[in-house]
Amino acid sequence: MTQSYPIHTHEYDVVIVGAGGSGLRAALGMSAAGLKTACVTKVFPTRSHTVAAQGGISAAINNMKDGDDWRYHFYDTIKGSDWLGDQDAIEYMCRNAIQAVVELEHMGVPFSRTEDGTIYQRPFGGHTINHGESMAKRACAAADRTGHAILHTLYQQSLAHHTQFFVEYFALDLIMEDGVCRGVIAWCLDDGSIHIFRAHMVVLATGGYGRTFFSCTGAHICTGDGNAMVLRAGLPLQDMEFIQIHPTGIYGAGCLISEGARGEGGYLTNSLGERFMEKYAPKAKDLASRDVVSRAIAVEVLEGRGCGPNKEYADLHLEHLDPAILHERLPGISETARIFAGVDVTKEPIPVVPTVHYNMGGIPTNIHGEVVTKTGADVVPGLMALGEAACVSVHGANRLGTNSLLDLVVFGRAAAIRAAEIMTPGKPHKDISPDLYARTLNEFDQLRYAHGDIFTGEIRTSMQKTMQAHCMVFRREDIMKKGLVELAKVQKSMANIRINDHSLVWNTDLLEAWELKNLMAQCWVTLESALQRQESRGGHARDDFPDRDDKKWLHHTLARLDTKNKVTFDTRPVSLTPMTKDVEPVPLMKRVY
Ligand code: FUM
Repeated sequence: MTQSYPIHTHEYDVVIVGAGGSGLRAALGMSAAGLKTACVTKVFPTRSHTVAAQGGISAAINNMKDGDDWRYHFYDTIKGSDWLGDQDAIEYMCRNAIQAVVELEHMGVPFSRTEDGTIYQRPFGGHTINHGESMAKRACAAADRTGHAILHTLYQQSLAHHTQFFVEYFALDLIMEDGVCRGVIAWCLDDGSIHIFRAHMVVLATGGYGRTFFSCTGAHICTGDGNAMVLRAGLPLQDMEFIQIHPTGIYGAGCLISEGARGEGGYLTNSLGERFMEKYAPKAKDLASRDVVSRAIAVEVLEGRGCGPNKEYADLHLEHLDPAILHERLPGISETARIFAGVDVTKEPIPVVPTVHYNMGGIPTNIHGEVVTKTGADVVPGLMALGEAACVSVHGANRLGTNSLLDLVVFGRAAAIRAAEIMTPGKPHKDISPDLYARTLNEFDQLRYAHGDIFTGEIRTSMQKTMQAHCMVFRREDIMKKGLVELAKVQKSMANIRINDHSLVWNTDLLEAWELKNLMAQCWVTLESALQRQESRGGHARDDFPDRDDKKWLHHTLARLDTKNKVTFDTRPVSLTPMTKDVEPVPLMKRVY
C-alpha cells in the first residue's frame, strides 16, 4: 500500500447503507424501536433515486370504487411476474399495501385527492379487477411525483426518530468474519477520511444497477454498490437476468415518461399512425405490462414502422387530453418532455423508446429483509437487504409498475419489525481485526494511484454499450456470447485505468472508478445468468427460446462471482404457495393480454 489510512471507528446497533425509500423506512422503524441507527449514504437522502419514481404506489384501497381487493392485486402481481415471484412474499406485500399507504398518508405524504378528498388512484399496466376483467385504478398518486413526495416525508420522519445520517459517505465493502456481517468500511467524500462502522445489523438499501446499460431511466448513482459488495463477500445474487425495460424512456435522453401518462389516457402510435398495441394486447392495449409494451415497440421499430427520420422510436400522444388534467396530474413529465425532447405535450407527441428501468434481481432475502443464500432458512447473520438492491422476490421475472414503491415501504417496515424482535439495543461490540478490511483498503489504494492510460468514463461507455448491444429487449445465445467476449475486453482495460486525482477529498474520479468496478461485477453475473436461462419469461425474452419452460426453468437463479470473474450457478425453488389460506395459489397459466 502506498499510504496508510487512519481509521475512524463508530458503533451502532444498525447501519443502513442507502437513504432511498426502503433505507429510510427501515431507518425510522429501527430508530423508533430504540435501536441506535446510522444511515450511511453517498448522496443527500432526498437526492436518492426514489425521488424519480413518478406514477404511483399500488394498494387496493378502492377509493375509486371499482371493486378493488388486495387478492386481485396478489393475482396480478403473480401473473405479471410470469410465475417467478414467490407467492408467500407477494401475499405479504399486497395485503400489507393498504396499511402501508394509510401509514404514509398519516406521516404526511401529500397525495393527490379525489373529489371526496380521499387519495387519488389511477390505472397502471397489468393491474386489474377480478383477474383481468377490467383495468383497476390502484396506483395511489401524488401527481406524477409520488416518489419525491414519499422520499421527503420518510426523510423527515427518520430525522424525527433520531436516525443519525452520514451524508456523502461512500460504503466500500462489508466487513465479514466467519460468515457473519460485522459492519461496513466507508469513505467520507467530504473530508477524505476512512470510517469503520461496527454494527450488529447492516442493511443494504443501495438501489439498482441500471447504469450497466447505455440507456436507462436510473440516475447516475444507480451503480448497485451493495450488490457488488455482496458478490465480493462470496455471497450469491438472485435472478440477475431479469431486467425491466420501461417502454417509454425519452428517445435520446432516457428520462422516464411515467406509465401514468398512459394511465391518464395517453396512447402509442407507429409511423403509420397505427395504435399498434391493439395488435399485441387486444384487451389491455397500451396498459399491458411493461415487458409486452417494450417488446411491441421494439418489433415495430425492427420491422421498419418506427417514427422519426431514422424510424427509431414510437410516438406517445397526450395532446388529446385536457391541458388542465395534464397540468394537475402530469406536471412532471410535461416538464421533462419540454426540457429533454423539446416537446409541448399539449400540442405534439413525445418520442419514446424502451429503456432499462429496473432490476428484478438482487440480493436474496426472506420477507423480513434478512439475506439468505439457498434455502431461505440459511440467513446470513447480521445482514439485511431491501428495495431494488434486494430480491425478496415479489417481482419475479417482471415487475408491475407502482409495485416498487410498495416493495420499499412494506419490506422496509418488515425489516424494522424483525430487527426490533431479534436485536437488543446497546449490545456491546467485539473488536474488528484490521485484517478483515485490509484487502479493501489495498484495492482502494491501488485504484487511487492507478496510472494507466484509459479514463474511467471511456471504460464505462464501452461497458454500457456492450450491455446495451448484447443483453437488451431481445436476447440470443450467439449475441450474448459475443457480449461476453466484449466484456472480457472491457475488463482487461480496467487494469489500464487512469486516475488523475490522487487526493481523497471529493475525488469523483476515484469514486466513479470504484462505482465502475461495482458495475462490472454486475455485468458479468447479468450476462452469464441471461445466457444460461434457456427460456423466455417476463423481462427475459430469448429469440432462440421463445417459450416459457416451467419444466426446466421454474426456479430462481443464484449466481456467484469469483475473483477471476468466473460465474457459478445454483438454484432456489420458487414458492408457489401463499402465506395463508386467505388466498388461493395462482396456478401456472399462459399469459394472455
Ligand atoms: O411509469 C412509472 O411511473 C414508473 C413507475 C414504476 O416503475 O413503478
